[in-house]
This record gives sequence, C-alpha cells and structure tokens, in this order.
Amino acid sequence: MAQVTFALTIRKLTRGKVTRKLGRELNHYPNIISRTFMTATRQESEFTVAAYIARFLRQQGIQRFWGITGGENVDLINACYAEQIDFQLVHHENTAAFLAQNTAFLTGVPSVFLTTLGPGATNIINAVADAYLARLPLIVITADFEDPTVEFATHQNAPLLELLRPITKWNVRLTPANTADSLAYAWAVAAQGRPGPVHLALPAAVARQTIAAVPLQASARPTGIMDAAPLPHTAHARLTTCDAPVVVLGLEANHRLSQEAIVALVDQWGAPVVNMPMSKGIFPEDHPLFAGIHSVYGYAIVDEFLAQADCILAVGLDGSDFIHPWQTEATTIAIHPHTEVDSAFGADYVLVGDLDATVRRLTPELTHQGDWGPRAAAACRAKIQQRLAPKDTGEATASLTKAAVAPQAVLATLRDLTPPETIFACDVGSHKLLSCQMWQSTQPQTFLVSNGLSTMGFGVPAALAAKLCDPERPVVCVTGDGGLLMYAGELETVKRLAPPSNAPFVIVVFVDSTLALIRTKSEERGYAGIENDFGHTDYVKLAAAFDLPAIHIQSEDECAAKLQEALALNRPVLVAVEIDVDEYRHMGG
Ligand SMILES: Cc1ncc(C[n+]2csc(CCOP(=O)(O)OP(=O)(O)O)c2C)c(N)n1
Ligand SMILES: [Mg+2]
Repeated sequence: MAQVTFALTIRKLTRGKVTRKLGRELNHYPNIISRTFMTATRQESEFTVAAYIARFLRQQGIQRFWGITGGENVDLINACYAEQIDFQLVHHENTAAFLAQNTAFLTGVPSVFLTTLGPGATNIINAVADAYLARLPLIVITADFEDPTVEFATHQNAPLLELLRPITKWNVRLTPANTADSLAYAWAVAAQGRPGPVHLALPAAVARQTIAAVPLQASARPTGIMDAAPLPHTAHARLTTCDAPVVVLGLEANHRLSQEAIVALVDQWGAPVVNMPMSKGIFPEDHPLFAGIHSVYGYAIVDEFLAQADCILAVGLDGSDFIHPWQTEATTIAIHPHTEVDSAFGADYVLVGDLDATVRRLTPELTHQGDWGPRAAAACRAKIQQRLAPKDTGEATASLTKAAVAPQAVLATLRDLTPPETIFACDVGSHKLLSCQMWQSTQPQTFLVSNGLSTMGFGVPAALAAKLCDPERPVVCVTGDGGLLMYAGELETVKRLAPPSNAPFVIVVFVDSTLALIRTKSEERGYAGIENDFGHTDYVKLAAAFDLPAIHIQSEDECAAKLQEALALNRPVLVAVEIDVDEYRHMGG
C-alpha cells in the first residue's frame, strides 16, 4: 500500500465566501495550517464511504454521536458501530444537535450529529443556527440525494445545501472522490478561526460506494499557537492612563483564556469585570471585582455601570454576546482570537492574537487604578441584587392563581445546595434571564446557555450532554414549562441515556403555565390580551409516563428540603416548582 502525502492547498479548496474568509485566517495562522493539513497521510485501500467516514470520526476521538435514523443514514450508523462509536437516538433532530453542540462547548473540540434527508434535515435549522451564533464547532451530517437525482427527485427532496449554507461555515455534498479531502477540510474549518458548524450531505447511494484511501490522521484541535498580539503605543497609553477601566469577557474566551491569567490581569489593574452569558465562570463571580452579567435581567444597571468606564478591555467579545448593541463612549480595546470581528461590536483597537498569551503579556504593563474597581463592582452588584430581590406583592395576576415560590428563591436554594463544579444548564425565557444574573458561576464551562439565537429546547439536552461528558459532575437544569413541553419527549431520552452516576441530575421546571417572558413583554406594550398562557400540566404524571421520579414544590417552605431530596437521588429527576410569575416584572430595567 503506497503512502501518499496529504498536502491540501488552499487554492485547490477555493469555494466561495467561506473559503475566502478561511484563506484570510490561514494566511494569518501559518502555523495552524501546517499542523492541521500537512501532518495527515493516507494509504490506498478499499473502504465504503460510510466506513471511511466512521474510521475518520474514530480517529478524531469521536466516541458517540446523536440523531434520528432514516432509510438513508443507516449505512453510516452501522459503519460507526463497527468502529465502536456509539449512536444515540433522540426524539427531535434539534436535540441531537444541542447534545453535540454542548459537548463541543464542554470539550472544546468538534462534535457530530446526524439526520436523514428531507424532514429530518429541515428539522435542524434552530440548533445549527444556534451553534453558528455560539461559535461552536459542529459536524452536521445529513443524508441527501446524490447527483444528478437531486435535480429531479420530489419526494422528501429539500435543497439542503442551500438551506444550511447561511448558518454553516462550509458545506458540501459528498462523493467517493471528494470524501477524504472534504472530511479533513470540514474538521479544520469547524474548529479553526471563528469556530462553527459545517455540513456534510451524504447521499445513501454514495455511503455504499467504495473509496480508495484509508482515513487521515488529521486533527483540528484548536492549537492556541498564535502569538500574543502586539500592542500599539496609543492603546498602551490609554490602558495605563485611564481612571475607570473595565474588563468585559465574551464567549470567545471559552477554552482560550485561563482563569488564572485573567484573574492576574484584573488584580493587577484593579478593574471590575462584566461577564457575558456565555463567558460565565471564566472570571469567578465570587471575586470582589466581579460587577455583573450583561444582556440579561438587570441589564440597565450593567449598562449604567459600563457608562462610567473610560477604558474597556474586551477579551474574546463577540457580536452575538449582546442582546442590545454595544453602546459605550469609553475607549474600547479588544483582544480577539481571529480576524472576524462583527460590526455589532465596535472597538477602537482590535488586537488579534492568542487570548491567554496577550492577557499575560499585558498584565505587567498595567498599573493599579486605586479603589475604583472594588467600589464600582460592589455598587453594581448591590443594585442588581436589589433589582432582583423578591417583591412578594401577594397580588395575583388577572388570569393566574397566585403561585407560591419566587423563582429567585429556587435559584438561591439550588446554588446553596450544590458545589461550585456543578454544571448549570438553562433553557430560554424569563428563567434564563434571571438564572444568568443570579447563578454564581466560579469555574469555566459550568454554565450552559443559548444566547446568540436564544432558542427554546436547549436546556434539557445541554444538561444531558454535561452528564454524558462527565457522569460524576452534579448537573442542574432549569427550564421553563413552555420549553419543556416543546420537547417533552426528550424526557424519555434522558431516562434512557443518562449514565449511572453518584452525582445529582436534577431538571427543575419553572411552572407558571405561561410563556412568561413574552407575557411580561406583551403586558409592557399594553397587549395583556395576547394568548401566552396555557393549561396547567401535571408534571409528576408526565415524569411517571417516562418512568422518571418527580417532585412537586408548591411553597417556599418546602423548597430547600425537596430540592435536597432531588439532589440526593443521583439520577435524573424532574422537579416541578410552582413559580410566582409576577416576580419577573421590573427585573429588566
Ligand atoms: C424555539 C423558540 N420559539 C419561540 C421563542 C420566543 N420565546 C422566547 S422566551 C419564550 C417563552 C418561554 O416560555 P417558558 O419556557 O415557559 O419560560 P418562561 O419565560 O415562562 O420562564 C418564547 C416563546 C424562542 N426563543 N425560541
Ligand atoms: Mg413558563
């Protein structure tokens, strides 16, 4: 078997916009290109395309992937079994993608999910768009029709490449001839530069054809080999002469910035810190210089706080970190790990380089800015705490019965009862905007949230992904009732796939029988009559249908004991807490 060197050139791969962008990045990262593309070798041999892909996935360290079967993807699933890669069935394709996406978030390397063609593939738009905005490396494998059938087929034929192109970094329909190069390239594109999803469309007929090669030993792990960015002297002057510096951390800091490096910089500079929802925990939220979370409940207070700054150091901040556009008069110096910077986020200086190395290089150059930092951070935290404190007006809203438990009390009790390494996953709604601000995260990658797209249905699979990654970590999921009911069938997935563990796995549903976030917004606009409320559901019976234990909490008095009981089970349990929806009012401003 002849060994042939696998040396792709960028010119060979020039395919439109995404490749142009990648080309720019690769020019910028000559070391990465040589590591990723040049180390691969291949030998001539006969594999089916499906077997080739399975072997390739195995070589990238993939141990499991998720999806829903279809007549057109069973060859690949079977080939993966032969490579000891576990296929895990879910009930909605978005769930498969959320599982993969959160695995990528927790591990920092690409993760895989699979669908059939047609409706299986059109079902995944939400989760793929979410991964795109969360900048997470995801390998999306759909089935498809092959050329030229794709031009004429009508049954279950949807234009998958076109549908997924705007929400993926790159996509391609596989053939025996392009599979080897496409896989290696897809892996690199997903992980390098600004990470994101890539889409491989695998026609069933192609999966069964043969390919004359053995899979490559390419690896696209983010290498972090960029140097520290140089600092223009004008930016240096600003950093050292300002009076009110602030550090803002964004989602790109995940896996690229160590907690130790950013804490050292912040201590040296005396600058207060704002975390974004997806960077929670990178800077510990029990530090005296922690000010608050941007773009969630209490946002007006955090905006006011940022308005006092005269210099902002934005580390790994991304446009999709914000709900509202960035508005600041302060000189903003961004440290960014790649050249793709959104217009949503304007900076006076953008230093492109390795985040950790740049932060470490800057640290000794900064001088301490007196007591501004601890004072300003404490004042901001105090205002947020006051804004979010339970109001307990005792009044029932027009259509809802006065419920017993303030959502803040549930979160505070849960936090008290769980250790710092607990992974917290939330869904989307009022409970998310509160959880992001209230849940104290002190360790990186311990808070799972959909922020860029903010899609419902994210929370439960995120929690399951955390359990699958590390069964012995405590995991807590907080979801709205609207979000839980949207994907209620996934409770069966949780029951079936949750690994045995000696640590808690608690799913808490905030029962308010309404889409609380939209209800509050509708009321604020004077549209109280809009239908946001739905029927009260018996979650204990729902859990029983899936053979899951369940606990019902109706009053604050029983909250601590019952949550403790749920945590002590060390297996998946559904806790339904009757929430006082009125508490969410006035949290925003
Ligand atoms: C898939 C999806 N559909 C619609 C929305 C719009 N939306 C945002 S929050 C929300 C309400 C969520 O209700 P629930 O899950 O009960 O959480 P709560 O706000 O009550 O805490 C809706 C409908 C969305 N973000 N995602
Ligand atoms: Mg609700």
